[in-house]
Amino acid sequence: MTEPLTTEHLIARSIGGDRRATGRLLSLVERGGPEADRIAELTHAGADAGRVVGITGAPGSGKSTMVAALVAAFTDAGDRPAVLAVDPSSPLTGGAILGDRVRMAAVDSTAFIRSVATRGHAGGLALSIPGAVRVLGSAGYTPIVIETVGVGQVEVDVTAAADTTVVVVTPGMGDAVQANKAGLLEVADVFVVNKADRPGADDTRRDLELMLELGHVTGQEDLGHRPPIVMTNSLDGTGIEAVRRAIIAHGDHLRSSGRLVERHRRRARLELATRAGLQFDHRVRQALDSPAMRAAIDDLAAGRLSPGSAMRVLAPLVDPTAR
Ligand SMILES: Nc1nc2c(ncn2[C@@H]2O[C@H](COP(=O)(O)OP(=O)(O)O)[C@@H](O)[C@H]2O)c(=O)[nH]1
Ligand SMILES: [Mg+2]
Repeated sequence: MTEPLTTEHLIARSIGGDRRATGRLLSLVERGGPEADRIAELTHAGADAGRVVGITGAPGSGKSTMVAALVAAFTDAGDRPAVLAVDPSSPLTGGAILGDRVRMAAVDSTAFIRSVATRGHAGGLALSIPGAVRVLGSAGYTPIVIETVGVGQVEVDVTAAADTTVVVVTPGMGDAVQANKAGLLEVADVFVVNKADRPGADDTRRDLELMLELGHVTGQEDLGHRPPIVMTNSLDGTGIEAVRRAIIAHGDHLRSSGRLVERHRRRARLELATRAGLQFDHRVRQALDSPAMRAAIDDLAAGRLSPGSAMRVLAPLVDPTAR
């Protein structure tokens, strides 16, 4: 903490296995801005190095418990996994985040565990997750496991960042159906019925099989891969090795079929779209504050100007090449 470390130093240390350096890089990435850009430039070479696995499902389905067991399984198999735990709540509400972090930190000292706030900066996860994945990839971590709660935009952003998405459901009346309604089944490359020690696990598996069979899982554009269904008890580790193998098998399928490149292209597109959208947003706001626009806004408010005409004043201010 005595000398100020440059980004280059931090990256060199991170690649050399310094976990604190990796942690600081991740904080900088989360903050966004030019420093995050610089880090992205310097960690780009390692971007494709690791497998990226998204784990999603309803709160309480046992994702954190499963991730802990999975991380242990990958470590036993000789891998060096990292976990990004995404919590949709503010970092200031800390309780749940800290709880997860402490629980998972106990797993194994070779794994890297990190909680990610979803409200770090504008654009949130769609920008910070790819950046974090680059940092962890260049530091040699694989797989990079991202745990997220299955809700809304957070879900979409995390799924886009992952090569393989694991959807966790639990036994219970219509849980698989609920997951389907929430759009979770469409993004699944691997299904896990966790808490298989509980009654009704076989019914849940049958529900899933039926939905797959009937084509209710409409988003499965990848016809070369039928998502396997793995039963687990994350508390005693039953089925965890099968999940690990299913993840590896799916990754191998992506590589051999050329679909990995396709997913990476989709990811790159989303990252660019997010950045472009933010930049555009910023320019619109700036233009709206200009004197010319203030007058136009007054006229629009007073009914002297139509919205279309106001737009014709605004457009050239946002993009001088537009007319
Ligand atoms: N019976 C049983 N309980 C589990 C299993 N996996 C997790 N749990 C419990 O389910 C609760 C929620 O687990 P957690 O991992 O925090 O779920 P998350 O919100 O999806 O991350 C905890 O009390 C766990 O101990 C399992 O396989 N069987
Ligand atoms: Mg959790």
